[in-house]
Amino acid sequence: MKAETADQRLFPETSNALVKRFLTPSLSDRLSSLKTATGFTLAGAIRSGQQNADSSIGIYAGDAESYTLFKEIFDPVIRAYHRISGSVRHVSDLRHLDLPDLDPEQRFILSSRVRVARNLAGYAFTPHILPRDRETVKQKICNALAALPAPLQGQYHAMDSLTPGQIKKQTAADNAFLPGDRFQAAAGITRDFPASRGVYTGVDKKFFVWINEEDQMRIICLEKTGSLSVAFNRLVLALTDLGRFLEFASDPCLGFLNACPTNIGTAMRAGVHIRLPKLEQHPGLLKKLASDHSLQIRGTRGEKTGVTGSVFDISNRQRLGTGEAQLIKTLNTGIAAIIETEKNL
Ligand code: CIR
Repeated sequence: MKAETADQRLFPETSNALVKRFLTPSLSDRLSSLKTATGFTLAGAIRSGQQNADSSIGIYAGDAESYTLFKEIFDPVIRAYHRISGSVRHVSDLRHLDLPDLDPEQRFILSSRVRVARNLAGYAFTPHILPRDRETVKQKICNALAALPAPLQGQYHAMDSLTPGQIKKQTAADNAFLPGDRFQAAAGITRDFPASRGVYTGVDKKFFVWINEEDQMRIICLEKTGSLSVAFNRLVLALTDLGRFLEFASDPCLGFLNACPTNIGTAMRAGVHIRLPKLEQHPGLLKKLASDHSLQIRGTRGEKTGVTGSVFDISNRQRLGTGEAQLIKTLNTGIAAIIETEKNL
């Protein structure tokens, strides 16, 4: 029997999104009448993929239950993105690491960054959350942040009443973020922006929490050096402390649950901004190094952006099935190999 093909009725003809690959007509018929307890539907989940022909994934979760109720479509997307062939098994290993600075002479690495995404258990995710719940979530997060120990103390910067011009200015000062891209907009993530949005900025500007951006929390640690483990250890401290006050949405197999199925499991993206003028001239070699070391290469300003000044954003591709500490070690080895190659070119 011929395998059923993608549902051409639902997605643009040119789309190569993973959701299109797996959402067959019979599956979409089966799932289209379902609703989670918060009222989220398949139509809401795939809207971004339908409206953006260049989506690579094309589906978002509206709440934690989306991952189970719409499992038949989320599972193959998750397996394909995270390259999982056996059973899906979340592993977490938030232990302190002591790795050498990757670029002590500061010739290549501009900064190292480690971030995780989190949502609070019991609330819809950003594509589907009600304004009053978005506000409650913000308040709960702010209360937890106010109780952080000294090395993580900082200030919350509310974005609610800022004009677009002020937001731009505050974004440059690390106290705000811009409204999301068209992929997020189509998913409903940017509704009511900038209401209940804000950024908690650590006093030393090495610790940040973005509230109600693509996820309710983006917890970010930054170093202006090649010391990935210093950034990681600060993140471990923050997560341990925040976990005493907040319960995060999670699943025993899928790990931490967030709006985009690429951001589950550890939901950690660690990486460097690195200047590679020579490797920029050898894109095939850079691509091979990335693939050999399970790295993802993005443009200077992140996902779906171009490269300026030969600066790449290189991070771990895998987020599910391997613990955080091991992901950092693998990344460290990969970046070291890239620097070695750049030096030898
Ligand atoms: C897309 O489907 O292209 C967007 N919703 C963004 C996907 C998330 N990013 C990724 O591939 N790492």
